[in-house]
Amino acid sequence: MKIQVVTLFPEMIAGALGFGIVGRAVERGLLSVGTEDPRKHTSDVHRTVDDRPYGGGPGMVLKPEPMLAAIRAAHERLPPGSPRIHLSAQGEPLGQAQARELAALPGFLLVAGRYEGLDERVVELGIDREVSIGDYVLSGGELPALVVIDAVARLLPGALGDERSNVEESFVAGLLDWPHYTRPELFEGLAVPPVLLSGNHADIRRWRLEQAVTRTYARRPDLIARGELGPEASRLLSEFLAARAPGTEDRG
Ligand code: 9D3
Repeated sequence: MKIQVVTLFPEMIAGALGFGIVGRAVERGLLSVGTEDPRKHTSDVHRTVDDRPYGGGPGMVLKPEPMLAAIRAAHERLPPGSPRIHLSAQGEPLGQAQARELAALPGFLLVAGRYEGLDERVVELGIDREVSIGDYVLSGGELPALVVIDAVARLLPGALGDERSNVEESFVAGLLDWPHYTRPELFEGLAVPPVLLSGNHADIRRWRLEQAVTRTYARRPDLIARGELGPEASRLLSEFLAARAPGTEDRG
């Protein structure tokens, strides 16, 4: 997988990629990440990359010439068919489905904006899709680019130490995680749930799935509404709902 990032702050990208799962994916040659600084594509003495918005108002807009030149230069280093993705608060929300889609590609280009963002003609000429990482205001596209890279890198075959982690993930697909505990058995007066000490792996598995289902129901009902629960999780949710409010469970 080859990723290029167009950014005015290349050190922000390079400096964040040396750690953990992403760092290992890079070390193992599963992933390479390069950057292109639009400032290299300026010709004036001040290396100007921004200018005032037509129509007036606060903030600055990224000048189109250096941005499009940087996009083209970085895109040429990628395999044919690599999409050019603009990180933008106006984009399609990033979810696990989008991460999976990107992880299946041979490469892609990420364009991180600053200030008020790109000149719209650069979007028209040099961008294939726009992706947002959520409904909050950030100062630029670099952290979103790193979020995309992290979500994609851990999906690359061989990126996770043990493949068990992905089996585990399908067990809880679409659910929040269950609670985790390690030693000591009693910590500041709080005990580990006895089932986890029982050695009964079927009971442990059922308890974890039940915890995941009930937490998801309480904290993220929107995830359950998406209808992506597996058969075992669906049954546990029905049992849980029946136990809280007998006679109100759905039929069929
Ligand atoms: C007129 C208001 N502008 C600033 C308050 C709008 C604005 C411009 C630039 C808001 C954010 C940004 C920078 N954000 C990103 O580049 C960005 C982003 C985000 O802010 N939230 C979620 N996902 C993303 S992806 C890129």
